Amino acid sequence: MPRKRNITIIEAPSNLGLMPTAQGKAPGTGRAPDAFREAQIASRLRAQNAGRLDPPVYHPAIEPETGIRNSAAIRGFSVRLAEMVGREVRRDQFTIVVGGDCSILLGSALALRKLGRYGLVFIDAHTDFHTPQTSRTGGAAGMDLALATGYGPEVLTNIGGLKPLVRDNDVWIIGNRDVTDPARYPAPHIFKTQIQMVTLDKMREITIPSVVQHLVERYDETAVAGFFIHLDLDVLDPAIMPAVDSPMAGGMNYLELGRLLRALTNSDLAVGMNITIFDPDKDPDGSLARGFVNFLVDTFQVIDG
Ligand SMILES: [Mn+2]
Repeated sequence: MPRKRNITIIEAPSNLGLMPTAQGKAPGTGRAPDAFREAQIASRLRAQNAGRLDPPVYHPAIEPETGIRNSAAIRGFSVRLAEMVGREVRRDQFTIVVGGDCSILLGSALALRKLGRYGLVFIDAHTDFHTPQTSRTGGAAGMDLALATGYGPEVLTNIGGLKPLVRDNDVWIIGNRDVTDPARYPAPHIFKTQIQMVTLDKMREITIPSVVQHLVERYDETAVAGFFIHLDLDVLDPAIMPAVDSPMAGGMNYLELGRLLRALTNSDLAVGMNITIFDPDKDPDGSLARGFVNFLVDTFQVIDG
C-alpha cells in the first residue's frame, strides 16, 4: 500500500503512440505531466520526483514495415523508461509513472520483466489489444497490451529479447466497456489468450472487493513477485473525465475507481502505477487535473497539510 511505502513519481510525457490531431499536430497528451505538476501532484502525494524522460521527436506517418508509427522511437523510449522505473521499484518505492499515452506501458512492463515475474492490472475503457493488422489508427497506444503480452511486430514485442514482457495469464483487465459482442470485437485474438477480463458490467455485478480478492489470491498462487497497475483515465465516465483521447460513453465514477485502487494498493504486491491519456488541451482551466490529483490524495489517504 502506498500508505506504508513512499511514493515516487516519474514523468513520461510521450505521445508517440497516438494519431496526430485533425490539424496534423502531435496530440496534447504529452503535456499531461506538466498539467499534473501544475496541480502539484508530487507535493500533494508527499512523493519524491524521480525525474522526467522526454521522448524523441514525434512523426505522424505510419511506417509501412511495421504498420505502427514511431516504433523505433517507442522502443528506445521504453528501454530508457524501464531503467528509471526499475531503479525505483528496486528501492521499494510505489512508483507512479505519469504519461503520456498508453504506449508507456512497454517501459514499465520491461522494467518489471527484468526484475522477475510480475502481474499487470490493466484498468482501461479498452483492451488495447489491437495489432497493426486490426488497428485503424496505427497507434501503439491502442496496441500496448497486445505488444506487452507478445502480440505484434518484434520491434515492440521482443525488446531486449525479453518477449513477452508480461505473461498473458498474469494479466487482469478490469473495467473495460468496449466488449459488447465478442463475435464482432475488432481485436478478437484477445479471446484466445489467458488474460482475465472483468468488464465494467461484470465488475459491478460481482463487486469490487470480490474481484480484487480473487485477483490477489490468484497472484499469491502464481507466485508473482508483485503486480503493476496501468490506469488509462478513459476508464472514467467522460461526464467526469472528458480530457481523454478516445472518450466513450459510460464508465466508472470516482467512487468506484477509488474503491478499486484502494483495494489493489492495500496489497503489498502492488508496486506501482501508470497514469495515461490525460489531455490538458481538453482541460483549459486545469480543473480536471486538480480534481484528479484530489482524487489520488483521497484514494491513497495521504495526510494533507
Ligand atoms: Mn488505453
